[in-house]
Amino acid sequence: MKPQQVHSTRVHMVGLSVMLTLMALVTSWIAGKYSISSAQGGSSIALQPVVSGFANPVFITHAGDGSNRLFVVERGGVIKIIQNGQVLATPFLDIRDRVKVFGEAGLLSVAFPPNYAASGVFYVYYNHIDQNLAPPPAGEINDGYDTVVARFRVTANPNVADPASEERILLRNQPFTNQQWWADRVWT
Ligand SMILES: [Ca+2]
Repeated sequence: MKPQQVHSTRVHMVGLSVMLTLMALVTSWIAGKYSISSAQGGSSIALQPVVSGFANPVFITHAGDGSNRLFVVERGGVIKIIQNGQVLATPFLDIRDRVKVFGEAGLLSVAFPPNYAASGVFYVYYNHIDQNLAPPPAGEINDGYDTVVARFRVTANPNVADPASEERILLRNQPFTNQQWWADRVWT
């Protein structure tokens, strides 16, 4: 066996050992009913389910408007509201008619600007069903579903946004159906 192969084998063995250790820790953690205690026994934290029943949730945030609502993004194209511990039956936003769910594509994020309470506008990031919405630049392939960052407006009902209010503010060709998360950097 060549030295490089020995080194590679050792690296893989170390990696496997680390992975098995992590799996054991995770299993132990789950068995502890989501609770973790410090080795000194002086403090502990615990996770407790609040609501459930979401389909492929990928992001959660608040609007910064003091309403104490949480907004959960479902990758299929829906944003739902958690209010007073309940998931509201009517989605905040439903744009399934234009969101492509494929690979890592879908409705992936929402952001509320600091003046949301006054402006009623917010921003979403999704992949569009039309691969030709943004033509590829020279030399770039066109296999992915194009990225849209769009502005929407809430209606007179603060718990329902208008899907027809969309204003696209950024279009980008997506060469691939994976690695869609670069737009997280747009938000920050
Ligand atoms: Ca494209």
